[in-house]
Amino acid sequence: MVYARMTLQLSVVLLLASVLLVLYHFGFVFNNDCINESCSQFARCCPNLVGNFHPDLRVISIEEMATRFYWVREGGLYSSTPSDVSSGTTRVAILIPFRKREEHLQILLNNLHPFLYRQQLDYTVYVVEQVDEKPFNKGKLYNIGYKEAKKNNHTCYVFHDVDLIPENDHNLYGCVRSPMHLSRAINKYNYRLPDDKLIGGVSAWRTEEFERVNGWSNLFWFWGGEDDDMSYRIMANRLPIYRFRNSVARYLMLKHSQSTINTARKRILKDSHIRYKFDGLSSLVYIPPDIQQSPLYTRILVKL
Ligand SMILES: [Mn+2]
Repeated sequence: MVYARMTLQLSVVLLLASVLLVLYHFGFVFNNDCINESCSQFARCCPNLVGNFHPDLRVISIEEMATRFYWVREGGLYSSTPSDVSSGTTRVAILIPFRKREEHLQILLNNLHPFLYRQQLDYTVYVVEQVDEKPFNKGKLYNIGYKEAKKNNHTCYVFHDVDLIPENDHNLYGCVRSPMHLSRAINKYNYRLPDDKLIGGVSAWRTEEFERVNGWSNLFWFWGGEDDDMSYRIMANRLPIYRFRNSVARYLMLKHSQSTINTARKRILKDSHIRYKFDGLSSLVYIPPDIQQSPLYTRILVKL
């Protein structure tokens, strides 16, 4: 009798556990979703938000965009409030690492400026361009972009791949939480997150957490690895990764040919959890970059 009751209790526990497991798998619990948190409140304050939209994939000239985006000031900035650092508003820096992807950049800017304007954020778009012939180093470009943008007292930093176009403007680029993985659902992966650890693509960080993980690694040349390294930095510091829900954190990935893959990346990734302490912002040495004010963005020209 006692044995039968115990079996019953055990199966109830098992049943509950499996239900939770299924829910967890589909991202309903424990997934640090900011469900409804900013989105609905935000929708009230910003009546111009539209939710889902079809990105405009035409390549529009910078001149035409500059005329159309009347709110954007020289250097690619917009301020909804009188620019006063002490006012406590979130000041967002969008950092886009770049080299020879002119069309992608134009498509992104054409969608991003109206998107950010609808969110009524104080923002500046920075394009961090690698202008030497060395292999591409996204992590280092991000670190340099961060250090340069920080001089303008931003409070939130969005690290943004040039080929990811947002599809829903409830996906707030304002560091509601940090670190926040914004590109959770990408068309290329059938709008599903392939792995809970992922932070690559588009992510938003406040200064405190970003400096705690010592920024990005400077050691990943060519394509790949720097984002996995960041996942390990986050884990080593026991930070959660926050995300909006699947239906909101949606992106379209622009097509391009595969860049040269970093074949050493798996080897370098082995000691990420220790190496992060001395490889990153703390070890960053760089030639002071040339900084230019374009109509739609601030251009940071980097030689590595
Ligand atoms: Mn890509």
